[in-house]
Amino acid sequence: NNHKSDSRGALIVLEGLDRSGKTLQSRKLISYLEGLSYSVESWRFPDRNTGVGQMISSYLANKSELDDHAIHLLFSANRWEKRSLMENKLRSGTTLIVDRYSFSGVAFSSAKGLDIEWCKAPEMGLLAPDLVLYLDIPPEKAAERGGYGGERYEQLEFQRKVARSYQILHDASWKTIDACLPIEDVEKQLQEVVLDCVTTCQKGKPLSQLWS
Ligand code: 2DT
Repeated sequence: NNHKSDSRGALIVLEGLDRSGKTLQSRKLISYLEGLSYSVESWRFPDRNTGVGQMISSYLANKSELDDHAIHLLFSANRWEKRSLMENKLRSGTTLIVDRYSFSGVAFSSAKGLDIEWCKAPEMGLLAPDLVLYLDIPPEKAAERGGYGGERYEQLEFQRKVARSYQILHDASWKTIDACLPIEDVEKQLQEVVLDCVTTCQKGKPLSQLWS
């Protein structure tokens, strides 16, 4: 029962506020798909392992200061430097579960007041996700969940602005899941839509590019 063949993998993105459960749920999705013998990898952005990623990491830890536009472009560059690997993986049949993507890029930078179209522009031509899963949680509820880690952006007032930016970006193709539900309920709902998406991609749905 090996599904890896000449069919492509799916690009599946999890988005949501800090503490919405993205990381936990992506881990669960990986084991679910592995259990069904799919070839699958866990990815996340920012990818802090590259040179660009280390600059981002230092900025997030408040160890360096950068102009809002400059850090926005670094986050985007961090996706561009992974683009060809991403495409190769997908074409070779591996499904990618990605914790944050361009939507985080636009939501966080536009929450600082940057123009939303300016924020979207450098993302053009990156691979478009086959599925965006939005883990929906009120900022106040998220803040109650064991506190934030102390990185830049992990403050209630800013998270409120990010939530508003996500609302603007949100389109009909996104799958919104109520992230306040018990973990197992969120997990079940995610499994269903993800399996459906993986199957559609296997059947030959073409890869496309942002923003379409
Ligand atoms: P985590 O590693 O805990 O998810 O935090 N961010 C992320 C941006 O501002 N722009 C981006 O393009 C991306 C991918 C969200 C990473 C923090 O960085 C923010 C939270």
